[in-house]
Amino acid sequence: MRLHVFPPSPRASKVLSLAYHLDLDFELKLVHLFKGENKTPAYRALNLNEKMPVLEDGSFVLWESNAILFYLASKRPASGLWPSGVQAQADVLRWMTWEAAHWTPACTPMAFERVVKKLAGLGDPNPAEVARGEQEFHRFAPVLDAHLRGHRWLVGDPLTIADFAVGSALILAASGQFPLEKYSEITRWYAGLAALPGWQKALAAAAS
Ligand SMILES: N[C@@H](CCC(=O)N[C@@H](CS)C(=O)NCC(=O)O)C(=O)O
Repeated sequence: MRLHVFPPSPRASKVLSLAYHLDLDFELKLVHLFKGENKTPAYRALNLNEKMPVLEDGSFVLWESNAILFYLASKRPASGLWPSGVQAQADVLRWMTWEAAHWTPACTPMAFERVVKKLAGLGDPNPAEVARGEQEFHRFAPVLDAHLRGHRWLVGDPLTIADFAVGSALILAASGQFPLEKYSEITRWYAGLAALPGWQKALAAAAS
């Protein structure tokens, strides 16, 4: 298998941390977004959206990070990361859909304005965009925080791919100064994820 990723990005970290957590055999192919490597003809042949991550498994090509999480978890069914019951599966899908539709879009303005712009040399943060991000964050973070009360992980006790999907947005929480002070359950839950060796390995790849 090959994972085409730009490791500093949360969506790259999402799939990398799971691949490391499951100890899967894969090749990491760097797609340097700041160098436009996602716009080359070879890359566009894999994903015409010009987005990463992309997974290749033989001739099978898969884009969309949450679909990739499902595919990776399916390589190790005994891990329970994709649960067996229909209601638990629907619950995992609920949180993964929420992540893509609401949570990541709420986190992105702070991450982009305070972290990505600096790394890419795109100038100073736009205060209006930061304020918009903070407002969206305070709209959705209480939902996650309230749900986590009394739950070790997002969907019951066993860790699932929903935790990888939702948690990945927080890899930039410190550098993006996400306003997490009020959300002690999110902080407690994310610390559990960040302690996983696979998560640490993905963070190390992001920093290198
Ligand atoms: N829904 C997609 C979003 C992927 C995405 O937006 N990737 C960004 C980095 S986080 C990207 O590749 N951006 C490059 C560009 O738009 O030029 C997924 O979850 O995989």
